[in-house]
Amino acid sequence: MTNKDDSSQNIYLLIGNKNYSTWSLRAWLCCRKAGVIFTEIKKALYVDGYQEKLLEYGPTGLVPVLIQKDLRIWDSLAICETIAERNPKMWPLDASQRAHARAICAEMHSGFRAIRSQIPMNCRANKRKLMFSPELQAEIRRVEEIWTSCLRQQHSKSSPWLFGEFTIADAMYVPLVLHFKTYGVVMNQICSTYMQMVLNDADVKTWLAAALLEEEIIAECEVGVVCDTLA
Ligand SMILES: N[C@@H](CCC(=O)N[C@@H](CS)C(=O)NCC(=O)O)C(=O)O
Repeated sequence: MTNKDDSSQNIYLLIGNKNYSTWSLRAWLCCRKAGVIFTEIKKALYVDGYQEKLLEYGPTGLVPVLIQKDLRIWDSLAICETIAERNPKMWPLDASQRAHARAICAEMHSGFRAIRSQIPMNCRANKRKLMFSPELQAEIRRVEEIWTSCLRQQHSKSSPWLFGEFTIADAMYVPLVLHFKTYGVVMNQICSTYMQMVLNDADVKTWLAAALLEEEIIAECEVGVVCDTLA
């Protein structure tokens, strides 16, 4: 799936709205960072008939889906794993770091429900304020703990990502930076530096620029009130 590989031809990635679809962003970013050449197929979510359209690409009717010839991979983590098979650097090369990375990816993929539902990703929005529930606060502190423990390791000193070089762990956690940016979530210094680095990343900026141009509104993802005093 790299551009050095003949099988890179005709790879498609089905994604949802760039403004709102976090799982799409995870797979998209992994493909970009691995150098996969792919064609984006973007479908707006929660508009009339969207589920029927998505079901033409994958059995769950969800995004993302990676399509290559007869192969259909319909889950963000499965897409990342498939890409990593041909690009082993998408996981840390050290076995214990790789195990750690896999554990935090699984934790993201199966958890953080309060973050995902109470402060949804909304790339266009800034300075949104709302009351943070105790569950939400606990999840934010857990993310801070995960990022801090990765970033404090020696291996991350040479390069700014969670395990030094960009890995699937970053693909999984980058969307949370965008959640946190919108709602002014305050993190410790080491995590704030990571967040700023993510926001300055060229691929993330490309995604955000496209999100800003979108006009669809998913009402359930428009939460909080605009508060000018938020940083
Ligand atoms: N576990 C799946 C979750 C996919 C998912 O929930 N995608 C959302 C968009 S971010 C979706 O397709 N929503 C449409 C719907 O719920 O009908 C993955 O990791 O890819």
